[in-house]
Amino acid sequence: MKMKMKRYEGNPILTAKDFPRPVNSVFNAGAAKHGDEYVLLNRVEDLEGISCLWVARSQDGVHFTPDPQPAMVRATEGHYATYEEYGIEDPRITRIADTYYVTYTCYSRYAPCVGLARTRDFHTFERMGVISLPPNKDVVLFPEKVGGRYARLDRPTTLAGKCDVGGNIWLSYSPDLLHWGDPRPVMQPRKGGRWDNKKIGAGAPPIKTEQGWLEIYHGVRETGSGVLYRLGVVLLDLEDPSQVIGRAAEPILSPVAMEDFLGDVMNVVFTCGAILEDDGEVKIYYGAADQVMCLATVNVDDLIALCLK
Ligand code: BMA
Repeated sequence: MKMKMKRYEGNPILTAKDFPRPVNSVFNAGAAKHGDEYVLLNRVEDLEGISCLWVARSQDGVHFTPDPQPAMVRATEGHYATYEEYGIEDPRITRIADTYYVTYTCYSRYAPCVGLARTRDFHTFERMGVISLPPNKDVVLFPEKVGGRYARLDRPTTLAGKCDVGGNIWLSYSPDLLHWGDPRPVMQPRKGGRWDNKKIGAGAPPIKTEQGWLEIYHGVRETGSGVLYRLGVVLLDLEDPSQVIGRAAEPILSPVAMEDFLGDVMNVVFTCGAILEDDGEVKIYYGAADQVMCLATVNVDDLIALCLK
């Protein structure tokens, strides 16, 4: 079976011009369905280069309107200012029971680490804590407990050279979403000239399917003209997500459209959010060239088949 990934013909779905004040770029949004609404929590970079998180809403999952104000901006005083000095980035949204949890990158002089916030209504967001040491990013929470504990994927940055390869995806567990431990490696960049040979990181929060947890991740390859970011897919065991059931050999989305090149960082497609619809369609929201937000759709069975091929 050939996978049919369809890029929305009206891409990009959000650009800097759609926002009510001058901003540099909008990309790498977390995504959720909340009641009748689709919500994107966008990373919006201001003209100085500092990112905040900004909600845009939609009735159809395609046409989005940004709120008048950002939802979360970096803390400049108090406890969180230490971690968020250079901005907050790349949010992922996971619904657990009736609460939406947001994991996001806190950027500071100490290198990136991970913050956790929660919301019930996408109007008020409450910070809960910093949930990793630096350097770490690309944290996605599983939408339910696994074996009685909360679970997450993350990407601690290890140095390639001293060890085998850097930039691996790990699994860890928590009793309360704040304290994490029992870490296990899940997967590594693939060696050789492969598309994900430099580093990898979780993209959208894992999607539960009968065959396993479906994880859309990003893979990076070093090329003569810099880094090249693509999306891939992997199926993890439902009871022990550190076990890979199948990892697709080829990427599912690569920079090929004009908007994937025309931006601050060319050759980049990067996702923080996907939505599985009742009919099996997966809406993948992705940042293109660290500049604009785009949408692609694919059937969930196609992604599973690619993992198992
Ligand atoms: C990663 C993150 C992403 C970004 C990507 C490509 O390290 O910073 O936010 O989209 O690089 O520049």
